[in-house]
Amino acid sequence: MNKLYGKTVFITGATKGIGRSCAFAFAEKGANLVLTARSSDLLDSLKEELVRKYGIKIYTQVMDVTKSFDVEEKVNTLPESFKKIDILINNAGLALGLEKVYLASPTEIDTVVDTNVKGMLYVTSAVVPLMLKHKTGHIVNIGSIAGDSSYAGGAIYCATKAAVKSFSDGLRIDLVNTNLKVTNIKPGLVETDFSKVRFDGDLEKVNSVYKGITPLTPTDVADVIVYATGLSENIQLTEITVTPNHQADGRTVHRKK
Ligand code: 8X3
Repeated sequence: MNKLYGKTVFITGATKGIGRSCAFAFAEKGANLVLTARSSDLLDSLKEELVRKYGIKIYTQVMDVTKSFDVEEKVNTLPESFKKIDILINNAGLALGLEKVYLASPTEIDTVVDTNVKGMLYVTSAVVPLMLKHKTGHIVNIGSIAGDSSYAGGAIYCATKAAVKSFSDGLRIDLVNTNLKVTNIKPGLVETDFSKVRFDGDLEKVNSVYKGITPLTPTDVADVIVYATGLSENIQLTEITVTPNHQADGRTVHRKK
């Protein structure tokens, strides 16, 4: 049986990359969606496409995860029919630059830490009480293999993804006496706008990241998330590392010549 049919899935950073692919993957399963992101235009066109293709119920919300008051207000004012959130996907996140850590500007540091860490904390803190009310829920945090071991030039991003792991583990402990589950998904190289954002559109640098390898697609990762959230009630996948075949860890990749 398809356990995801009719469930409500709340996705941050829903208009791009893994978030967008999750929207399609859960829609295909007949789940209803709360889609949040910063661009109302992208949210509108995504909603239109998903409703047309899958006929599901969708609520979109422009939301900046780095602003606690915005998150609280938007979650608390969800329409009643979207308030029983079954699955939260904390996807919004980014990296900026690949330089020695002391060269990053305070603005870059704030943007990455605020989005990847504080955003996840704010959204989780707002959504978990709703899940507890209904005595069910699954929080999926998008971590990274970058959180397992740091790589050159990635110290800030890697630190935020290590924080995703620590937070996921702590949250799981705090929820151990409830029905709620927590999963940390740790992708390796995935071809999304991630590198375009990281390198501020410098295509030469972007292409070098994926040179000689076949990266995962965001759909690959979404499929894993759908699997992890569609299991029986008693099965909790605490952590999943997912890499393309020729990536062993955050630093080790075999590139074809
Ligand atoms: C993205 C994976 O290896 O580019 O989180 O940091 S990596």
